[in-house]
Amino acid sequence: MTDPRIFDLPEADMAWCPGCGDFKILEALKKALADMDMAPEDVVVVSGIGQAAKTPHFMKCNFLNGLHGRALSHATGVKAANPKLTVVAVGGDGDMYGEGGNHFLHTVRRNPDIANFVYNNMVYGLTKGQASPTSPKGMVTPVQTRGVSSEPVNPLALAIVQGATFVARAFSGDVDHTAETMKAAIKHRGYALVDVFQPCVSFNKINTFKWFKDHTYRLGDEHDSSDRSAALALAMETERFPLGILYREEGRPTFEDSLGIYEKDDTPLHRRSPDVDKVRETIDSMA
Ligand SMILES: Cc1ncc(C[n+]2csc(CCOP(=O)(O)OP(=O)(O)O)c2C)c(N)n1
Ligand code: SF4
Repeated sequence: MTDPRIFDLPEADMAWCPGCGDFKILEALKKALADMDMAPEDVVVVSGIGQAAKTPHFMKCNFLNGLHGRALSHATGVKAANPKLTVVAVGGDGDMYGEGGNHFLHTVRRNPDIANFVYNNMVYGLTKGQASPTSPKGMVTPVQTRGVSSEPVNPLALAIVQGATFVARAFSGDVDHTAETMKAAIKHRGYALVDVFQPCVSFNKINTFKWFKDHTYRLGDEHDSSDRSAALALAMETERFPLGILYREEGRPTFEDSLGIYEKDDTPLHRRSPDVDKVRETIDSMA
């Protein structure tokens, strides 16, 4: 088992507030990768914009920090270009389900072999606490001063209905369980969502560490994670939120499989030389 400190970046200028749940998720992510004996050079952490999306700035490994809400499309491209890499897409609930909501839906359908960890603090942390897609109805924020009027997005239910092959939830207050869930997501062949409850101690005074602790419970062995209807019923629970793997389906072809480019040759795409004549021929045939 590798030491998680191989992913430390000592010179990183930490921008998170003291006590933010993001620290625990970062710890869990490093632990998960180290437990799996991953080397920093084999890992790519991809993100968009937001507090959660700063995660790759604080880790020693490859990273890609792109546009707001575009982590999943970038991660899909990275994995397609080099399937030998372990690709992890991280970001907040705003970044992934709001600005990136369209990408979320279509990434689920494509089933690329990437792990997607969403730091769900139910607000926009970076821009000072406005409502996000997962803010509960009625929540008062600096912008929604009369309370949020829309129904919240249910990311787990949405992912299950849309055909996701791995859907889980974790709570950043429990680092070991979060790391275990992340490991299962990374090992899964296909798109794997882990929605991680993350207290924003500065701008969400409702969904605190204590609130998440009181409103969550761990799934027991009695849950059959191959049962899609049971998983959907669990995802619809809102009084107390289940933690653990709700749904897992093995054997579905990934996005990279569907491209067909690795059937006979496992050379990463970025190492291949294009056949210029064939490209020209294709372009000419479209004229
Ligand atoms: C296209 C675009 N829209 C809006 C913004 C402003 N903005 C920056 S981060 C952010 C939301 C971040 O919230 P979330 O993804 O939940 O992450 P958190 O900061 O809570 O970790 C917004 C709206 C932006 N940078 N770009
Ligand atoms: S504003 Fe909230 S989400 Fe952002 S670093 Fe501070 S506590 Fe964390």
